Amino acid sequence: MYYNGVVTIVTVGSLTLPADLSHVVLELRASNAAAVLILEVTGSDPPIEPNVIFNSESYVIEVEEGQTGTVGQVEAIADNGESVTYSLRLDNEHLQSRLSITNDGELRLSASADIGSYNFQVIATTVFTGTNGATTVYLSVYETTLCENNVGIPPLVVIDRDEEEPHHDLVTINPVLHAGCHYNLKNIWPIDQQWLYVDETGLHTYAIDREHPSIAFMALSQIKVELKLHCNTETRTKRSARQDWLGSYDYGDNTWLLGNTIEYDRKTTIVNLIVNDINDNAPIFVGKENEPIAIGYPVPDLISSISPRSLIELKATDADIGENAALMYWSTESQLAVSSSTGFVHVRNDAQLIQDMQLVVSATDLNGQGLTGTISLIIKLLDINNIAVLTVENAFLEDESIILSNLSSAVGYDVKALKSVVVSNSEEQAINTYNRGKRDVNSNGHSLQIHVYGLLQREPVLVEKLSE
Ligand SMILES: [Ca+2]
Ligand SMILES: [Ca+2]
Ligand SMILES: [Ca+2]
Repeated sequence: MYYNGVVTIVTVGSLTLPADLSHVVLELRASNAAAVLILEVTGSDPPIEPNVIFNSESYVIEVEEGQTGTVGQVEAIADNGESVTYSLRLDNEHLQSRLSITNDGELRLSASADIGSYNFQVIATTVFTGTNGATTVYLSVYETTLCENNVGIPPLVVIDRDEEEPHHDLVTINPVLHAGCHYNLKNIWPIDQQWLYVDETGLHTYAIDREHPSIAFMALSQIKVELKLHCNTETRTKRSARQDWLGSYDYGDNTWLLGNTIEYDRKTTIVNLIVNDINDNAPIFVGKENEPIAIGYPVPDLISSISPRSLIELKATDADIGENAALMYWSTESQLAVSSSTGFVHVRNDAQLIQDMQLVVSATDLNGQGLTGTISLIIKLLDINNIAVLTVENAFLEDESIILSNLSSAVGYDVKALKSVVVSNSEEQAINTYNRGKRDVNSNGHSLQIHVYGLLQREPVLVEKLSE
């Protein structure tokens, strides 16, 4: 590009160069002047796909009937700094013929759109790596003139509020235009929600719990209600008709996203309240209710021959979402090494575990910066009399948990694994010679060998009892 005496050279794409190429030579010419540009080629790893993120999870655009030109703006960035281009994904034919998006994310209407409520997606694509990000745009087209006999309210209102605190005036009644009017509220989703309510001033909400089962399962937790405007002049007898609107409503489709196109009715508003998550739940370890968790571990003499794969594999859950549920596992115990991402707990090489010692492992959300949950473990040392080797024909590692749970319910106490290996039956002979308490198996193919121990009321079970 040539501009104001300055020549700018930009790349317009990526390409793979031969490995032995060290330089690319370009000759630049301007009239009879020339210059040579030498580009040095350095090796690089294949590009890492960036994340493409819009500055909002969804956009709401309201335009007046008849409006054309620029109606809104979206913006996405790639976290590697790459520039992006925008495109529309929209099913509605009416919009397809008049809505477009520029390379800068500007949404434009080339002709006026019909009154109503629409939704569509904007896709941002990185120029070099071709990675996509998407966002949803809600577009409402509403009537311009609101006169006495033609009281209009917006067909769709999409708002977001934090959970766990009340919010007033989500939608208000215009005291001039809609004097003497009130809303009737009908729940759309969840059908029995009692957080949102209406009074003479408009729509409000009590504190909402985003972790409530009726909304926690949604990727974007939200509450949807329909408001109908009733004015005294026409509905004198229906003043407190709210119950009329409640009733079973077959939503049908759990995978909905908020805006199916809504038929326009100038006295009806659909309100979608997106409930923002706050970090009000600490992680909770699975099995926390049975604390301290008894764990068997071989006495020092047996560790080299058995070498358990880990002390325990812990897991915690967090009722929040996103970062608020991004857990990091850790422990301050000097004997333990905890994998921060998986929750696997290992005993450090040089550490000695002592009978009945208690060890605490923690999980912290916000990737280690937020709320913490703990679990307490109690160590039970196992000697050779507490460990058996179980051989299960034609089983694989993934069968271990079901085998152990079947076994546990059969014997009436917990049977746990120290480690498991899959062996082919040609190796069988060698293994047979040093395993005690092993069940005899004769088959071709492979088998799963599990080193197991039993715990009855937190105490190790003798292998004679385990073998029964
Ligand atoms: Ca909550
Ligand atoms: Ca929460
Ligand atoms: Ca949390």
